[in-house]
Amino acid sequence: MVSLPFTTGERFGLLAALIVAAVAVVVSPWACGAQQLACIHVAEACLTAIPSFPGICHASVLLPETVRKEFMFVQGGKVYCVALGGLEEPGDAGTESVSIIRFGLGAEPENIGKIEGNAMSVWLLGDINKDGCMEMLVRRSEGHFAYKTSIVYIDQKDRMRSFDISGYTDSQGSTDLFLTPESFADLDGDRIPEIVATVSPKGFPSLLGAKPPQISLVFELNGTTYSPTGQRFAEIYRFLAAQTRCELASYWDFEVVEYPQSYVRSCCELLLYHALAGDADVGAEEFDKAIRILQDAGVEITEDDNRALKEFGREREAIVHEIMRGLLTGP
Ligand SMILES: [Ca+2]
Ligand SMILES: [Ca+2]
Repeated sequence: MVSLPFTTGERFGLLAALIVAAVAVVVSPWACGAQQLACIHVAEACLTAIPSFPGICHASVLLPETVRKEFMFVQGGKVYCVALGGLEEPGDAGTESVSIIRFGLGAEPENIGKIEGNAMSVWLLGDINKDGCMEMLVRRSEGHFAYKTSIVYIDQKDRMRSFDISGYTDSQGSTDLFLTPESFADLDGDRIPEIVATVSPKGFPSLLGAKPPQISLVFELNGTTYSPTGQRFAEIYRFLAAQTRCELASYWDFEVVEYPQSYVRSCCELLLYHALAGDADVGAEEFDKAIRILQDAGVEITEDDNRALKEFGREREAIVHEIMRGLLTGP
């Protein structure tokens, strides 16, 4: 009799290990297959039906005929597809739509919401306020270069929610900000992005025919709205003031003479950045210094320009205060 070089206990152990290995060999291809199927299914669910697995999903989704953009995201264990495309029959609300479709195992894809408009764009921002719901940025044209920008999300009960980022009137009379995903940046490291948007403050007097200043304003998330903010981000505004100061310092004399409007516009921006940082006095001082360089460079200043500059010098405190009030509270 040939005896195996194992004790009884070891033999049982070996047998158990063999059984586990055999089960694993049998089960793993099935498990991998199911997983792969789920992945493939999720990836293709928008485009094709999988009729041989009707229990999972057997219907194709009715997307607009011309899908320009689509992306998916997972939230609360459910898969959502967002599609932007042209409407087959343009309606009053516009010619395009952003549709949000929910997928679930064993359930028909369901249209959760739809936003219609013209010249639309949509981007996934991620969960910006860390409440478990993914935010998207939806922009649509309101005509005449005006855009309406909204943050859209699906809440825990699968309802589409949206809030507009508005309350703003720029020099073109648009009531909304033109935003892209790049406008969102976490400036204070709390993992909630702020918005840095370019705005043209109302009420700046026209000096030497310069265009109204355009500044970067920080908006912070405040509950469910983004509101413009001042001194909390003073360091950002000081940084922007420093950048503007460098820009002014880079002008050669002949450039100051040749492009006085751009130069004056930057002087106004410098003043406003300081004011936003809470250093209006420093701003006024630097503004005067920069304007003196303009005069020393020999820029021809008409009587009207001179009057406007003097008047601005006298009323500056009140004017800047009023502009800040408008900037930080909206119209
Ligand atoms: Ca969220
Ligand atoms: Ca932040």
